[in-house]
Parts: sequence; structure tokens; C-alpha cells
Amino acid sequence: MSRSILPATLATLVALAACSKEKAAAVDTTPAVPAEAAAPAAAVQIVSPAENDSVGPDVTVVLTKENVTIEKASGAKADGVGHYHLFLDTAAVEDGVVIPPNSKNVVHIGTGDSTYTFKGLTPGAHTLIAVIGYGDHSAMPERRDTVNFVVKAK
Ligand SMILES: [Cu+2]
Repeated sequence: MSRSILPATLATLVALAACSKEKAAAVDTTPAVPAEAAAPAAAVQIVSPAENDSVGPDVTVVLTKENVTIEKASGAKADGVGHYHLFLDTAAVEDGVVIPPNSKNVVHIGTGDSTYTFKGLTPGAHTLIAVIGYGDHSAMPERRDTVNFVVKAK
């Protein structure tokens, strides 16, 4: 008699164990571990002038950024660290390319400041592109910003 009961009891226990295991899995609401988060994208934004602003002839550009540290140009490339560059009425370099020296159309704000004033711009339409470059002045692969503005005729 006990011989027939024992296997039945074991079977029941195994079934119960399996059942409770499934149940535990079913109610497990622990969120899945997210895949390793990518580093947040660096970005630059032109705060001023605003798109289609009518300004000038002196135009102060105000910049801000996300997920990047702005500091004085060090000459060295370090991840996540750079300074602002402005391209006025000229195409900006591709990511990774060294930004040309300062000129009428290209500005390195190598001091680590977030503002720059263009003096005496000619009346008419202008296009400004802001790019962050590493300490070695190569363009960081970040999100750039472009603004179109108009310098008022005198
Ligand atoms: Cu630079």
C-alpha cells in the first residue's frame, strides 16, 4: 500500500514545485535590465540670435550645450570636452575635420566662453552654424545648430 502512495506523493510534489516555479516566473515584474545605455549625444544650440531675427550690425551670439563640457582650448583631444566654433555664411567642416583658423567667417571661441560678438556685419541675410570642436579643434560628432538671421539696413 505504501508503495503505491509514495510515487503518487512524489509526483504531486514535483507537480506543485513546477507549478509554483511557473507562477513565480509569471508574477515576476522586475524590469528587464536595459541594454547598456549609449552615451547621451552632445549637442550645441544657438540661443541668440533667434531664427529670422532682425539684428545688428553688431550681433552677439549666445550658445548653450548638452552633454559636453565646454572649456578653454587645450590643444588636446579629450572625450566630451571642447569649445564652441562659429561658421558665418560658410559651410561647416565635417565631423572629425580640424576647423580652420579664425577668419572673417570662422571663429574659435577658444576661451571657453559661450558668447561671441560679430562687429559690423553687412546688412542682409546671414547664416550661422555652431559646431563644438575638441581641444585640438577637430569637429566633435555632435548635434549642430544653424540659425538664419537678418542684419538690418541702416
Ligand atoms: Cu577651436
